[in-house]
Amino acid sequence: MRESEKSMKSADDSRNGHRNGGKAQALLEKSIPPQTSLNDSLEGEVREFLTDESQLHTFDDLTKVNPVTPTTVLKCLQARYSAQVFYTQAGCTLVALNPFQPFPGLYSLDTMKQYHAAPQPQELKPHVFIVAEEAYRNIRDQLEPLNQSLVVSGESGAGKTWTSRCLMKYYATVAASSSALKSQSTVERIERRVLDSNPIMEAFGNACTLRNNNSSRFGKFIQLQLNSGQLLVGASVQTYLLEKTRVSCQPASERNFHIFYQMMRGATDEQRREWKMPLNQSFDWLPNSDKQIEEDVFEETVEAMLHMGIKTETQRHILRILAGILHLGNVRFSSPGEEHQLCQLPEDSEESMQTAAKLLSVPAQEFLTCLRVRTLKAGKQSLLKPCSQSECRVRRDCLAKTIYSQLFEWLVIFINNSICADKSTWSSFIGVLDVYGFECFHVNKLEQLCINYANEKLQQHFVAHYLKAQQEEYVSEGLQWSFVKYQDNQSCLDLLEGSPVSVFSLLNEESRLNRASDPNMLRVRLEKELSHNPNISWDKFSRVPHFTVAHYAGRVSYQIEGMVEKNKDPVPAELIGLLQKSDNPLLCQIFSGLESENPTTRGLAKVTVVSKFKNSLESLMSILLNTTPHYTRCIKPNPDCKPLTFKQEEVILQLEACGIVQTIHISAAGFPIRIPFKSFMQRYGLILKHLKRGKSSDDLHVDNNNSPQQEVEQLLSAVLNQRSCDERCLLVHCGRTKVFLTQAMLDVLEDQRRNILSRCAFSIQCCWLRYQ
Ligand code: AOV
Ligand code: MG
Repeated sequence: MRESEKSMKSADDSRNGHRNGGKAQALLEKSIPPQTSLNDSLEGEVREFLTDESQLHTFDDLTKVNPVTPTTVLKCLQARYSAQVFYTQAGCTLVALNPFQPFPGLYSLDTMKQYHAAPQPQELKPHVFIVAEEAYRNIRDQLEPLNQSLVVSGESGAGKTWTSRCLMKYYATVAASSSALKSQSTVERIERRVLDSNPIMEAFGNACTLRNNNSSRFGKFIQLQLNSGQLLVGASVQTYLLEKTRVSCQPASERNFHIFYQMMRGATDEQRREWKMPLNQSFDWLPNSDKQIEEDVFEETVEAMLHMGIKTETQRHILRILAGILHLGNVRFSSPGEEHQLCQLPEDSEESMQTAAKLLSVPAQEFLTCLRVRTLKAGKQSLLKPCSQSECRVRRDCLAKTIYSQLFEWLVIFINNSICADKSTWSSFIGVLDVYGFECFHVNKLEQLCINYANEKLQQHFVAHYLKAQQEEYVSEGLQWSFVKYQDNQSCLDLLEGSPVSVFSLLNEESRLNRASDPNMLRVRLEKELSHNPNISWDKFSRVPHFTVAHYAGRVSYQIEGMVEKNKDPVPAELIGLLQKSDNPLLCQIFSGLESENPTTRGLAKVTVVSKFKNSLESLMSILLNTTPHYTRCIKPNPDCKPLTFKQEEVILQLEACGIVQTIHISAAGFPIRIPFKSFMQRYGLILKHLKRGKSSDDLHVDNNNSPQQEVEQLLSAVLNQRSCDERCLLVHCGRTKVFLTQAMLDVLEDQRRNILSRCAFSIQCCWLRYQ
């Protein structure tokens, strides 16, 4: 077994456990009792105003399904998916189901034009182009806040990147003008460049995983810059936390970043000679090369780089560096006989090392020394110490990861320089956010902690926005209802990032100490300092140091082992020094500004992975807070990426993880059932008549000129007259056209109606017996 395969076996096991079948089943059973159809599960035959199951597919907006519950939402989405309708509105959110099959007409130029030209796009079928158009019109109409953000979320393979590309294409089409700008070529160039940033970033930042053949291994926020005439004049990209470990460590059955495979497949003979990459060459860091995917098109990446302005010569430097990384991966170390001896290289590794050094343009001997010898600083003195076999491997991997991540950052800066418009030329922007969704594996590490923290932040933003939107809807119906009772996810965020103590602060403290980390010590500190927070817990029987966080989307257990080291992310000074001396001008340039890890910079000033990520997220949140947000929730309808296949247990988990279920709970905390006045009186009018018979006419004054609203109010006050005013407000509310009810109130009304009907039936029976 190859080294990389071996090391990743356990990671694979951990990934395969992602889907929590038990939880899905529990959620399903909670929302849809087995063997029951939707209407059977509803009380009585209150169907006249509740949604007929056979009509569910016709509902363009999930919040209009009556009642709005996880059951109805799930059934509605399934019915629509079967009818090949992939977009559904959910209040202020768009739900996008992945068809896993191209439907070219759905995104054609004509469709874009149709949505763009529509006087009221909202009246057309739900589509991601409505979201795009709404944001665009908000800017045109100068609505505040002027800048817009389109937040696309969902789990791996749900369609976030696809959706983001659609949005970008939409603006590159509708916000392009051939007449308004002076130079046609500038217009074409900028739109094309903005779109070309996608294949470049995807080649370097995406990889084939178990979940998605084109999985983004970084987060991305792209700001499309519009001038005062709402034309696209430029863009800027911000990326978040590239999964750089993938360069040297690929989970079993997964692949490295696409670019390496593109090179392997698409290189010219000359390039193969230069990179020492014959067709039959095998690389430890290129597993699953036989798996070919759509994205493996080297020419497209090369062409996009050219459009972006990356010259052929610079591309040559980039590709040499990448080839150098691949050869570096084939360097193995054999264990030294004695501790003070150097690790040796097996014969074939010697050649790989020489080739890697040549391609990275660094002196081979110095290169080898950097991999095998550590420099220890004690005061002004330096001490050289041979590395153990595993230390050599760590240094080799660290070198590859550092080079790759720096190269990625350089590319992002280059792209920004190439597509970013001068600040004086643009007046507003539309931001498109495509970040990794909530993750829960069997083994979760620092990466998952960061990703899930990002999702908590976004969820908080979403809930605040959603509540506001719902409150506005209630206000328009004349309801006065406060959402103060609703609990948001603040306590989870306090746990992760709050002050003075939080998971992050303790992790950072531990990372800044100048000593080897001990997972148990961190665990003890977490327990001591944070056990007052209800969102953290520990499995008393687990022997692995860990902590469990109750996220809004579910509980996740994080393994502490290795977390501190990852958070420190140390890069040995010798390695940086070596790269700074490279004859490859690009390599030399990307490392020129990089500070090596100097023991004196340890301590408080040291920037950890978590603190950097927190800062970048905070600036993202402050941008989002000053924009008008639009949410698209992508849903992956089945785990195998099969076309047109809908698995309820998959979808229900995602509805929960992306907050739709929670959104429904928020609605349910309000009034999930809405009945127009007329239907309401038709069904429950008999209660009023019945009560009138038993009361004095003063108590129930009937005026035939009553408006429908007054009639309803009279009925309600008669039913509820024993209850306090506050309690009434919590159960039912009369809007301008409808009654808004809780399930509890519906049950009360149904009970009364049933009682009256059975009493009537009894009297009729008695009369009939007497008559006989
Ligand atoms: P992701 O971005 O959400 O996952 P993608 O956008 O890469 O997921 O979508 C996964 C795959 O689903 C794509 O490669 C397409 O084949 C297919 N797909 C998605 N949306 C559509 C659509 N609207 N129509 C047709 N096919 C679609 V990740 O980046 O893994 O979280 O990290
Ligand atoms: Mg993606």
